Amino acid sequence: MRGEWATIRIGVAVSPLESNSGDGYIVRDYGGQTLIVVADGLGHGLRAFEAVDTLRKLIELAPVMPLPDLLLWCHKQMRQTRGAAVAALLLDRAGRTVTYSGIGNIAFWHIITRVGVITSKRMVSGILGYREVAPTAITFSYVEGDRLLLHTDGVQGNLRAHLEIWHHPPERTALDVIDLFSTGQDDALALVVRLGRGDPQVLEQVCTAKPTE
Ligand SMILES: [Mn+2]
Repeated sequence: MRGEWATIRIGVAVSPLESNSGDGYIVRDYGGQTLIVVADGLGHGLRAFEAVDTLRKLIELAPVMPLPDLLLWCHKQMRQTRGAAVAALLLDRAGRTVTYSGIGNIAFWHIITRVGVITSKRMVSGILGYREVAPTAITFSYVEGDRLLLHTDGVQGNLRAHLEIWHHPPERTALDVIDLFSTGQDDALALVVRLGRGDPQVLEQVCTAKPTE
């Protein structure tokens, strides 16, 4: 399809347990580089929301710096909050690379759609804003059309069991991930990226939480 990879297309589906979601995301574009952050405030409800909201404000005003430095800079200023699990990605369109860094339990997957390979990437343990953290950064290459998935721990299950969802537009895949895998016992957020050449475009959808079985 012509122009298929014209944009970095980002689909987000959020399923909050309460009126304020303790799971959140931030996308910032620097022209050629795109920063994507997903965060899960400890627990859920208002105080979890406040931790992620503090992080959002920090990321929005942060100067450009390497991802581990950015996370440490936020960490120091989040000590009065409950803390959050955080994953940060920096997409470089010219070099076709993804650099990632994270603290705590945010899952990160790279899906090479054309061959159906799904790789999980590990984050360093800890909680941003609490005790000591030691973020590191890892870089890998991508091909346009590959997908990335970030999700919080309100999503659990075998993502490799449903390969068909990776061929959908990212906003649809994000909804599929929530429908198939949200636990219904925590806030849940799935952010899917279809890698491309142009400026990022974000499509967000809020879903109602599943009733707990
Ligand atoms: Mn959670």
